Amino acid sequence: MLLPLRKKILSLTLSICLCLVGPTAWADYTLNMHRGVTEISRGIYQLHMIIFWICVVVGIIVFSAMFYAIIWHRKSRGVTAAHFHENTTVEIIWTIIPFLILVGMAIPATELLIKMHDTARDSEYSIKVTGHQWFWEYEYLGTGVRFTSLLSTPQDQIKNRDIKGQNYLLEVDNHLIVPIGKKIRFLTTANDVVHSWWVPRLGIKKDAIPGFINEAWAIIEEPGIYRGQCAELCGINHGFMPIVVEAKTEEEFNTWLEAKKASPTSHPANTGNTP
Ligand SMILES: [Cu+2]
Repeated sequence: MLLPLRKKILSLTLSICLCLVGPTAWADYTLNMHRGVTEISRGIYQLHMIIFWICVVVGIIVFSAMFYAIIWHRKSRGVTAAHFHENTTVEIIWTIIPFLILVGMAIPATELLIKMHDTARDSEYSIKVTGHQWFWEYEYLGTGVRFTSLLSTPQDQIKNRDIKGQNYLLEVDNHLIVPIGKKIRFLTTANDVVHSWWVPRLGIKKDAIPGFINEAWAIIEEPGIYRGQCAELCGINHGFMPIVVEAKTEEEFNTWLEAKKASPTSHPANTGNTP
């Protein structure tokens, strides 16, 4: 009985310590969000942290007042309850304070949302992302380049006949190649059921809905490989349609695009990858 209680106290102490060590430590804490590699992803991270700390401060104030009242003003100590029903001053204060907190949260959130929806202005590349059961298809609009991107994790790893690789279920045959420093507009849709194109480090999570086009954008700042997954439960192999975005320098991207234009484009098969 004592042991689980000790464990709970230890876990609570660890959580409180993590709250107190500050934003720098949180950045390395693997349970927190990634800062990402785009202005939007950093904006999302900062908004998340602002609201998190507001919640922490509100929580500390409210729970401190509550426990202070419970412990020091309990009936067994002979304290009698104060009667301030219909106290206009108190009611105005406890209405105005939450209102101001909510407005304080809404202002940066609205600014960020407006920025996220500014997809078309100055965009240099448009990539149509189509979700299929269970793979992604990418089309670089205006270039004729179109290909599918299927899970490439070996079946032996999936069936536990081999040791699982570092990027287990997060690897594909054809990466989505994009240039850094350029505004790329992603147009998401789907061919069968609702999917969701989610790449955390780009700050993008957009539903891909049949018959609709949703938009997102990114200016990727660093070359690299950024992995994601379908984030909408879309059928039996929902967990087997990862996303791999590979950001290259503009020169490398142009070379790749020209080579791709010259090669025959692949077309999505009707049957998806079935692990
Ligand atoms: Cu899906």
